[in-house]
Amino acid sequence: MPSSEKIVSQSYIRNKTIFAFIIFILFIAGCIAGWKWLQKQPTDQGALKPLRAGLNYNEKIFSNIFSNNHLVKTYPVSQAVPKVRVNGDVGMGNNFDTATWKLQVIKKTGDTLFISMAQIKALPKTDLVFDFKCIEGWSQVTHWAGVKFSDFVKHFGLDEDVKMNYTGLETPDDEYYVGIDNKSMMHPQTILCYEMNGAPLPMNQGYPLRLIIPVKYGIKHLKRIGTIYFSNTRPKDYWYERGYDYYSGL
Ligand SMILES: Nc1nc2c(c(=O)[nH]1)N[C@H]1C(S)=C(S)[C@@H](COP(=O)(O)O)O[C@H]1N2
Ligand SMILES: [Mo]
Repeated sequence: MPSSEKIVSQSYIRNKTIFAFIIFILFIAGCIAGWKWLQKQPTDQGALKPLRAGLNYNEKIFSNIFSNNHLVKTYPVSQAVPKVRVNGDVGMGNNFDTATWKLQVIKKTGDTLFISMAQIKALPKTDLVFDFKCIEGWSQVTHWAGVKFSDFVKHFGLDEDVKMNYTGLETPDDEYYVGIDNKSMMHPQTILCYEMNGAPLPMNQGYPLRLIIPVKYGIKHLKRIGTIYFSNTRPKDYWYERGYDYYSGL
């Protein structure tokens, strides 16, 4: 018999068992009380306050370790799916005139630029094949092309504007809108996109211009951009108002 073994009584084991069981009951009661307390908390933009605080805290951590040198994984064009899922049609109504569309960029100074598709297509084109991830739980390897937002900024003299904390993007009818931190906007894989699978964007996927931002979940990839503006405070955000994470980073 190894010397470390010791003989214990039945009552010792019974007391230990009872003690462990009481701890277990207290733990369960604590969980239930915690859950009830959580449900009674006020909400902040559709999310319970303590949960919203958790999301905001995550944003602090992840925006600090965010780096333009960390690229999202890309794939060969051959791996892109031919039939791309269509998801979300807020702000995609029929009351939209493609013929008169121009991208509006509201500068920090208050001046507005009106930019045509031809001006955008004249800039260097970047292709991108990546795994598009929706917060609903699906993902798809898809092929997009357009101009890097950072190239766009340089070309149109928006360097001072992107020194502000956020960019806001809206559909022409202002029904769908997102706000994105400028570190993510200036990431080298963020593009103002006008092509999918080598052809102009289909209407329901954001023709003539949409955002593709692989460092974010799908909710931030606004289709049919009407207006872009800049702000030091968080621009309004459609899904944020409905309880989702503002940062929505990947
Ligand atoms: N204008 C607009 N853009 C949008 C949405 C929307 O409802 N309206 N949905 C978002 C969501 S939740 C996802 S997952 C992607 C889907 O892009 P897709 O339809 O090209 O797959 O678009 C995003 N952009
Ligand atoms: Mo999504």
